[in-house]
Amino acid sequence: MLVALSAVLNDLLSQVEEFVEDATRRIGEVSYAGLGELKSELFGKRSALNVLKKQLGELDETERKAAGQRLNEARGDVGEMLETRADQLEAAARAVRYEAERLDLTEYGETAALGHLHLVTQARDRLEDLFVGMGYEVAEGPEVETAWYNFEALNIPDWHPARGSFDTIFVELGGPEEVMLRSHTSPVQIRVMETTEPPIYIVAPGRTFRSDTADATHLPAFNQIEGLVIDRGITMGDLAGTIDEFVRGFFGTEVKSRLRPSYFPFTEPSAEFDISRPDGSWLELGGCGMVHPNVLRNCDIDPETWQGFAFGFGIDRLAVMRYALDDIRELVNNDVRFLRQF
Ligand code: FA5
Repeated sequence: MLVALSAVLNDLLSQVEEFVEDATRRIGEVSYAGLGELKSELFGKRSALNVLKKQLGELDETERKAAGQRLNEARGDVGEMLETRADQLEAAARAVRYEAERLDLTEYGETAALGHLHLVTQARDRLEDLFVGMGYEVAEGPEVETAWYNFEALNIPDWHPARGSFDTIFVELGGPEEVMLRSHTSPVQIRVMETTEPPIYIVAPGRTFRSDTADATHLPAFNQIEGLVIDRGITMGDLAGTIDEFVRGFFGTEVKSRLRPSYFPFTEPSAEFDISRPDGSWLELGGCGMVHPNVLRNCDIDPETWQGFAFGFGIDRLAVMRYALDDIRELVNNDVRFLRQF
């Protein structure tokens, strides 16, 4: 049986067809940049579709069902068309971007370009050279440490609040909080003092880890260089002179440095060491101080006979200063276009 359609329904259905036709044309013509706007025009609150939907209320129940169904189909079809077109446009835009950012990483032909050492490696090598030139030896220690080396022998017992300030990353080995990724290079001081008779003059560069969130001056995996001197009659003056010498050697005379009183459980007195930025502000580079007598005793060294100083600097921060970078994260983004400049 044929039922005559009401004029309202007829009108509504033809408007749906018009909408589909118009949408099809516009989707065919849209550019990548115009996608978002077209989407909201076709499906947003003020779209023709929404207006039509509101008109459904003027129909009786049977007609409303039929019209609603057609409206949904139209919406689905147009949606699919838009998605397909968006995929195509995105792929095309990506292809253009890839082409523009293309890097030739092949190394063949007569003019094969040699790479160079990473900035942090360059800074570390230079630091080693500087200190070896001053009579130091280079020492190493493991990156995974026990609580004894990372904390206890350094005069930081488990109740000590300073443990909290290291944001340590623990490893699931042994008892709770017994094994960790070293949070500084200071444990190498203990390893050297346990196995070497003084006098001791060492530097120990290496990777260190903390659950720090990466920002312009912090990385969760970074590098420090530890220094340790144990000899007879060593004073804070020797420490200050050594730091001065190192700053001049590493940066030249235009960079200033300063020591600020500070606290570390393993040195007494302790200081923090800053260097001047070109804009006149100061960047904290590391800590230092006279080795605490408890630390010497923990390593069977008699503090009545032997004294010494220690320091620990951030190598990544040294590299940031030396190469005038804005952000320490540039060092780990591994963008060859950036790294090639140095
Ligand atoms: C220490 O780690 C002490 N062990 C230093 C020390 C050694 C003091 C010997 C006395 C005697 P501190 O937590 O301040 O101290 O870190 C030393 C330096 O490491 C900082 O000044 C900074 O240059 C660098 N550093 C610390 N955390 C980060 C990080 N998340 N990213 C990059 N560099 C860091």
